[in-house]
Amino acid sequence: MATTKVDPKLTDSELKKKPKTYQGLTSQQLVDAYRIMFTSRRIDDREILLKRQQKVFFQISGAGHEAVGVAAALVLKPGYDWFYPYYRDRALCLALGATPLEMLMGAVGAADDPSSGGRQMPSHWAYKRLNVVTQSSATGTQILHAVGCAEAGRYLAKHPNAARKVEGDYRQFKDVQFQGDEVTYVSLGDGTTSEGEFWEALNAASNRRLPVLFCVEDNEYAISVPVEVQTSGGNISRLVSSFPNFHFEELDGTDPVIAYAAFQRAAGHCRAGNGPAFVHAHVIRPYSHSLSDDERLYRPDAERQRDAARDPISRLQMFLLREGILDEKGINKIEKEVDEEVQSAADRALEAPIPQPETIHNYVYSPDLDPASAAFDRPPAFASPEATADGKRSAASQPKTMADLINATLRDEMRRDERVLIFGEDVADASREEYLKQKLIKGKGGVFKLTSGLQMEFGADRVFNTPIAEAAIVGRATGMAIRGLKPVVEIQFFDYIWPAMMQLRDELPTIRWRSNNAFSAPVVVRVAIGGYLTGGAIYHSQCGESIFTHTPGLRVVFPSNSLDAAGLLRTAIRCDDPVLFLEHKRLYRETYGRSPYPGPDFMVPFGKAKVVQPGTDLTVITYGAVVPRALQAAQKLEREQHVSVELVDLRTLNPFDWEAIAASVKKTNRALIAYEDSLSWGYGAEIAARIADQLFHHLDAPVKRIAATDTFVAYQPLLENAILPQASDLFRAMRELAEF
Ligand SMILES: Cc1ncc(C[n+]2csc(CCOP(=O)(O)OP(=O)(O)O)c2C)c(N)n1
Ligand SMILES: [Mg+2]
Repeated sequence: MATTKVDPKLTDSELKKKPKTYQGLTSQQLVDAYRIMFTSRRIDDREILLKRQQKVFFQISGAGHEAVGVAAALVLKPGYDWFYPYYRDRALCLALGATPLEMLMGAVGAADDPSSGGRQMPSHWAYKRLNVVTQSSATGTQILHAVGCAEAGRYLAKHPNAARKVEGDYRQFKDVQFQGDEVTYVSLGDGTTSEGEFWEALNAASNRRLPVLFCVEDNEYAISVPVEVQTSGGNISRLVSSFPNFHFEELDGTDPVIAYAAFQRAAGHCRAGNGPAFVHAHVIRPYSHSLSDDERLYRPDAERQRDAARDPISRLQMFLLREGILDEKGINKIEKEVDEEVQSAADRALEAPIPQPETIHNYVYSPDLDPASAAFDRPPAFASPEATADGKRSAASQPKTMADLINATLRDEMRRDERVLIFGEDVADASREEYLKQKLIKGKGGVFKLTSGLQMEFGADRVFNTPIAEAAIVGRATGMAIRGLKPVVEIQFFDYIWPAMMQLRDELPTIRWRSNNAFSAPVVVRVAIGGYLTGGAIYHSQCGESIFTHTPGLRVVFPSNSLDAAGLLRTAIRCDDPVLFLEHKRLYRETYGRSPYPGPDFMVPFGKAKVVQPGTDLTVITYGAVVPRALQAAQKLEREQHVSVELVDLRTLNPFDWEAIAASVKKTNRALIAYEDSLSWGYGAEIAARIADQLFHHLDAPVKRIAATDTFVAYQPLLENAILPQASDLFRAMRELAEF
């Protein structure tokens, strides 16, 4: 244990009067720390017992990590600072104010478990009142959220008006709070430092000098894999030590006094605005990885005994006795009280009601705001098309491309709502702002120029470039949205969305459901998608939307023309759910589907298809860049063979407009689903299955699909033509179906 520094200016008699402290911790604080650490261990022991009795269903212990957690909580402030703890942080959460009952309710999966209402494993902490944010089981994803959380705090401090509650959109449903000197704590294990997202987070926090306090709890193992296999050289502190703007601490994390002093220095650095801090705490893991693991299979007794000698509970107990802070009776009294409290909490948790099965559908999406509702149905207000004095039509009434109207919608929403931020690769006009200010350059504003001019109007703290790190783009956005901001981020090409897949599958869409509506992250992710580019080849032509429509909790939008793109993007930004907004690159500047600017309030609700062309002989269900191709084919078929095709543009893929599909198929009795992605397991498979299932008696022909070949998209234009569905393929498929 560390000893206190004595102030040399005090006289002997003053010294005697002044109570002794330990790095500033009083005896009482140490006694309280002991009580919490012991409580944490006892909850683990109780859960292990309950697991053996099959009354709880999983157990992850915080054993060996108690001292570092308690020390962090002594320095940081619940409900003021922000916390992204990982599963070993039981003592931290207790010290912040979570109760044993709350934790045991999580273990039994009770309806009133505040972390998840019985939806997540135990030890996946979330306590809204304490600013302890929901976490998943994926190791490392939380680190980028913490970075975004810190960015949000700083943004809000600079734009306090953005925090205001506004009725009528997503802002109505979240209380936004921030503190000028807040710190975001995030913890992780030694093994988790191997994840790329850890490095993306360090880079962003360092570069932007964010007040993130990273705490690596190094127990030298990741399940059975020792630290020297995870970390080159075996010590993460050595590897990260050259990141600028950081404060670094490496310490014995089984000693709460040492850890407290380290956290004081680290948090001080963050609060002062100097940048992030990195606390590397060496701890132990006496209870194996989890109850499903037996560490004796891979750790010899001698090594385990070495660890046991550093057990933080017995070390603090010895310290309290040695310093005369508590005697044996005092220790026994605390332990007895804790045992009684944990026993009674366990009894109460076991009696707590479990969630009703019919609640499973709650909170997949916002219960407050339905983007398919009439509130999101606002007509366009086109500028008057009358000729101006010089005989020309006004600029606003000229037909605009999809690129123009997406840009205009982003601009409108940024003007209307100060919480909207835009970031991604190349989205800024220029990161070196002085070039813009000196008017030396025009600025870029996106590889497709969709965000052009936005940085110039709204400034670099609202529109900025990021590193090429897609997981970080989505992960940081998620952290910001949890705080109440509305990030509208860009993934430059759908082909490069995959580094963000963990964030897009395991995080963003799960946050509301897994936290039982305590947290939400309504981010908009804009993505340039699709082929028909001539030369786009395999890595600039991909579709793959069904991978995301297969993810509950994520809205998926895929407009085919500029007017829909504007109306749907506005709905995406104002709604309360995460949205994947797919923009077909080929449609950005297409002549097809241009529209005059529809005004700053035009909205198209989700889940409402558009009948592009009414017909009676067969239904074609499609979306995106296949819409104009299908229209061309349908018109030809009408002209040449008098077949009347009803063309349905879905516009949004989740939710999708089943009523419109059903109404059309009931009328025509024939259905063709056309999509650009490769055929098998694609989006059309689900639609075809539903039609077969629910409209069987209305069908006069088999349900047909037409899509890309089950290959990738090739570069050579002849091959690309053969791979992607062309108007001629659509024509043939429609004719065959009509003739069946
Ligand atoms: C992304 C991901 N990969 C694998 C796992 C399975 N897993 C759970 S915990 C764990 C080890 C983590 O080790 P470490 O970061 O050192 O934390 P510790 O459990 O030792 O405290 C692994 C591999 C996971 N949950 N998430
Ligand atoms: Mg570990």
